[in-house]
Amino acid sequence: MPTNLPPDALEAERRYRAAETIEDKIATLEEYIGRIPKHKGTDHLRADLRRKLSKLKEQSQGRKRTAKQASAYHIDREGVGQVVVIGPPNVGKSALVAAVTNASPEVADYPFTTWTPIPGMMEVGHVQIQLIDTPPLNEGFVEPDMLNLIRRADLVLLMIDLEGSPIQQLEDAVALLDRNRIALLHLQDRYDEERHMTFVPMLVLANKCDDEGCDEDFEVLCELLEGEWPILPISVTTGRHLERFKQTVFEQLDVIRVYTKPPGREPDFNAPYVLKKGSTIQDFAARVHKDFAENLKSARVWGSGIYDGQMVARDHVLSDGDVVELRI
Ligand SMILES: Nc1nc2c(ncn2[C@@H]2O[C@H](COP(=O)(O)OP(=O)(O)OP(=O)(O)O)[C@@H](O)[C@H]2O)c(=O)[nH]1
Ligand SMILES: [Mg+2]
Repeated sequence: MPTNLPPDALEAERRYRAAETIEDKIATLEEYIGRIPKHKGTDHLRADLRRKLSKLKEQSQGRKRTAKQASAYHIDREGVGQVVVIGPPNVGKSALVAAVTNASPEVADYPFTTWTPIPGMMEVGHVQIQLIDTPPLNEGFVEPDMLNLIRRADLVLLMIDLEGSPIQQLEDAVALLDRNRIALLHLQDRYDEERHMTFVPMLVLANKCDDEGCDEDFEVLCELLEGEWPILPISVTTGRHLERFKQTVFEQLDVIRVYTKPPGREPDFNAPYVLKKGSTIQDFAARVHKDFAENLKSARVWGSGIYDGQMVARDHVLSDGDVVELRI
């Protein structure tokens, strides 16, 4: 029993140990965790207890489960893509989600703050992208549902701390994912098919790059990684490179924004249609209305520098930012 805890925490621990039903155990354990002072000396204890709490909750759900009940990690996709922020403890994952989305996960200067995933929406150029804050990757135990959330993601942001030991953090995270058969999409060629890996697009964020003072550290990091990883320096605190970060996330989702232009009127740039990269006029027409898809007579495109109202065929491939006038 830890003896350096305040009396109310010890009392809560005693009640937790005495609890007999799962529901009681959950309630008393939550209380116990809430009373443990948050500092480095209690990190492991808190991480351990949260693991126990998750297991108890799973057991309790398993009992109640009649139909299939969703876990906290089953988050419906919203917006144009689901982007999952992962990484070791205390690197700034929650701070990022709090800074660029409408969600407000707890941010604190000690590790293991977050213990349940929290989604929020980030706007980039009138497009909404879903960002999900997650609990830290933990050598000892990663919830299977968390791994599935990563496998399903349209993009994974692996955050490391430029002020910590970024290479070690990256290697540990990659090894942990590898043990769970998750790997980086652009390194797919290196893997043996028999390992049945799931490949996910990933972008590494080197956070806490607060000012020019860290640029050299970042360059060294890039050299050590030998250009193998898509990596971006950011600072959530000072906002450095956050706009570039948003643009990069948008680009990695492989979607384009296309605007309609009613004949003789200006397009509404606040309301893009979002399509997969490579979509054609025909795909766009089908998205706008099925009448357009079936009875399309002509289409004109403004955009990409070379199209200034030119007529194009149904199989014309659109680019991000194109304005299209459809006629039936
Ligand atoms: N200097 C600096 N500190 C940062 C930056 N981003 C976050 N922090 C600080 O880092 C600490 C951890 O931030 P969190 O967002 O709670 O980290 P986390 O990765 O969510 O941590 P866990 O939930 O424990 O996994 C807090 O004290 C933040 O204020 C940054 O860009 N620069
Ligand atoms: Mg957090």
